[in-house]
Amino acid sequence: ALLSFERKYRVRGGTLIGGDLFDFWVGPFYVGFFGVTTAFFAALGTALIFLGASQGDTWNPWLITINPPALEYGLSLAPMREGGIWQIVTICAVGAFVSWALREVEICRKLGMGLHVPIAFGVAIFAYVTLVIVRPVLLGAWGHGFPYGIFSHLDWVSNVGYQYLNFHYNPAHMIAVSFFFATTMALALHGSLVLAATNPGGGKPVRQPEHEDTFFRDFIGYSVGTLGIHRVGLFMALQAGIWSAICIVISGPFWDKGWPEWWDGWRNLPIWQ
Ligand code: BCL
Ligand code: UQ2
Repeated sequence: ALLSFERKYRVRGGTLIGGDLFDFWVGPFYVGFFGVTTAFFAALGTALIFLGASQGDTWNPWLITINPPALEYGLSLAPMREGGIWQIVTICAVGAFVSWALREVEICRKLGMGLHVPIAFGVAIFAYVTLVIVRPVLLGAWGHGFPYGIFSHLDWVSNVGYQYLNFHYNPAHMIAVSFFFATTMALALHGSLVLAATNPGGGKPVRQPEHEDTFFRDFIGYSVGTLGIHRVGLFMALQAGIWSAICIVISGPFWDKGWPEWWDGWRNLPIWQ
């Protein structure tokens, strides 16, 4: 059923492409031009993954893999059975992700909201594009992209990691990992604080934001505030994705030795002698 506020906010316009043509809803979902393109790319990409799987030697879901072309193909188009499927699946994936982001933009425009959600999703897309397009192009071969499969992508991460001896010594990887951990801590703080305020115990009235501020002022002398915590959270989450993209794009194109070695110069600066 249509919720009362849905009726109120189901307004015409705000589309980027297509005018009124795709400006309608199917059940609870807004369609739009980019809803159609998302469905198209997702369906084609999924069908190609099944085609690729049918040419492989297993239907074991853990082991099915769609591999990129061999390094010998460089940056050219490969035959379908030798990585061409991976190339088209990659185009479909980027097409679907970007369509999904633009559909978010249309919904934001309809509702007169900021574009924070599509921009945030854009950072995730940027990390994916860095893995399968930017870094392979910088290294000169699509074969540097990661394979689409459960164990095959784990093997890729492991192999690429050990290629640089110990990936934990990659400074950008350190920063990315620290942001991932800090983000989960911030969300745990925020989630527990809000639930603590709204669940004071049987019969007692729900607590207010002042209580939340006071808890942190008593505790650490500072409250970042109810709006501020969302700014901090979004910032840290986006940094996690941005530094992830940086840590992999510098591995190969800008540093091809072991990552532990990168620190030698810093450790041996004359000022420490
Ligand atoms: Mg490491 C990368 C953490 C150990 C080698 N590593 C990463 C980063 C992250 C991380 C910082 C992956 C996140 C990311 O890219 O997000 N590594 C991490 C941690 C440890 C660790 C915490 C640990 O030991 C505690 N890493 C190691 C060891 C090495 C190693 C030492 C292996 C031996 N690591 C590597 C390598 C890589 C990483 C190599 C990377 O390439 C990777 C990285 O930085 O990649 C950029 C970004 C998010 C995305 C890419 C997702 C994009 C999502 C898209 C846009 C949308 C998807 C939609 C979806 C399909 C829809 C589904 C619909 C369903 C129906 C619901
Ligand atoms: C806060 C606040 C919230 C919160 C949280 C804090 C009332 C409901 C979690 C506390 C957050 C701080 C001090 C910043 C943490 C920073 C990092 C880098 C982890 O003050 O306002 O609103 O949820």
